[in-house]
Amino acid sequence: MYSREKFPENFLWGGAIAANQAEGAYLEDGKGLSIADGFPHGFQGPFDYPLKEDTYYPSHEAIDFYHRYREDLELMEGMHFNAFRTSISWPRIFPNGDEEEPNEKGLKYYDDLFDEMIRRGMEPVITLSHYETPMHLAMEYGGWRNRKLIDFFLKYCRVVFERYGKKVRYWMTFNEINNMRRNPRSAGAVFPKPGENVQQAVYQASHNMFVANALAVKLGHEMMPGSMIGGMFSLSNVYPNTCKPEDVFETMELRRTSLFYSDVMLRGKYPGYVYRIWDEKDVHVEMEEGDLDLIAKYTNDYLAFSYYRTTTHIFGEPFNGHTGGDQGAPNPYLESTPWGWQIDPLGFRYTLNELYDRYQKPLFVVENGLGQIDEIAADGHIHDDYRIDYTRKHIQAMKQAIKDGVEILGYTYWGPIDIVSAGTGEMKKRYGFVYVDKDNEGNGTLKRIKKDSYDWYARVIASNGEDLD
Ligand code: BGP
Repeated sequence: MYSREKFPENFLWGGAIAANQAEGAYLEDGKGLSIADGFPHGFQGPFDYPLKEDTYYPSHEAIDFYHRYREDLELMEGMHFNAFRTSISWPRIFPNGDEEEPNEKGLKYYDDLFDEMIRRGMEPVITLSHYETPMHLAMEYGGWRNRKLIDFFLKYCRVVFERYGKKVRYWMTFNEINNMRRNPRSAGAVFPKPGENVQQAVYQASHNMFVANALAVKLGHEMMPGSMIGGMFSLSNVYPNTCKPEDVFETMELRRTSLFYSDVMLRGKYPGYVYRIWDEKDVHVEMEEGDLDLIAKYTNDYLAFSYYRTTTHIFGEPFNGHTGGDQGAPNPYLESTPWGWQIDPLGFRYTLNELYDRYQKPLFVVENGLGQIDEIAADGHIHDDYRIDYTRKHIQAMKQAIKDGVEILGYTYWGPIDIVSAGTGEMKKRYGFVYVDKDNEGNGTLKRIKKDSYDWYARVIASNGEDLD
């Protein structure tokens, strides 16, 4: 018997959130604005700068995790988490991003947060930039178009590696960096100007981020021996809508607009196909001496990614990128959520195999979950059998991928507690095993209520993925 159908003994089980979708306290203890604070309806919607007086911004309070994290981590411990993913909000550490000295109150907050995680048996899994670039760097420097951001980011990395290097082993640099190609505002703080060649801005900003990523890997390994620094990508998948060769070929090209990012960061060089894209889009990326050597030498240690769903592509149709991956033509064989996200556990096994075949590096599923409308039943409980069903099937798919020979470090379910939706800024799109009493308009007590899925996920983790009933 060669292949294992079990999760490794040291498999990391838990959940994932992001500072801007959970913490709130958007200006507390010296924090500066992040770009997330300017989106009233999530990253797919409009952006305000300066902020408008009479507008509700979901990130400003979110679910007040900043003040309630002890209660929330206790709830996570109740599900036997041995890992918890969140992000450090960059402007809590450097409010404008270009200061010389960091903000001590911001550093202290994450010291306390990571200590609480560790005390409760959870490995911190930390994203350095989860759509949370300091607003000042976006508005005054042009975001990642500007090569100066490399130094600002590395200064931020040096401070947090120094401060937390003994508490945090698993890091990742830029959340869903491949979303640069669909939403450069969130992924790279690049707000295209009227008449600008957007592709030029996207690929120049991406290059600067690739250099910053390589330097962060180099610095992290020097300062924190044994640390793992991952690249993080949004890799829900896309199928050809038919076996028509044009559908198949253009779907491969669409998939490669995402895999371009993991190709550079995990294989260490620009793939040949991108030069054709640059010629066709009139893109001229400015590089400095040594950039390509850095990218080649300092590749990421693992591939972290989000997987929610799959979609299909028809030749010639537009590609629409959502926070949870591309949105194309519906697949008649799959169910959809109210947000049109199609549920595809076998697609998850397919994607795990696709990525491991391509990179032969450890994978880490740092986002997978079901955003649904939850109702509080007459008995006061939330019977989210649909969430148990989704998660069970995706865990079974992961187990099959392990049997296929795929190396997976862990699984941090996205949104183990209801948080603000990235794409739409809604609370109504609930992912949690724990309900939070707050609605899309910001009304509610913020009370936490365990859903039926809470005890189910606790049993899954307690059995290391064996008890899925
Ligand atoms: C990913 C983001 C997360 C998360 C997730 C779900 O793109 O990394 O921040 O929000 O999408 O998307 P949504 O919240 O829009 O349902």
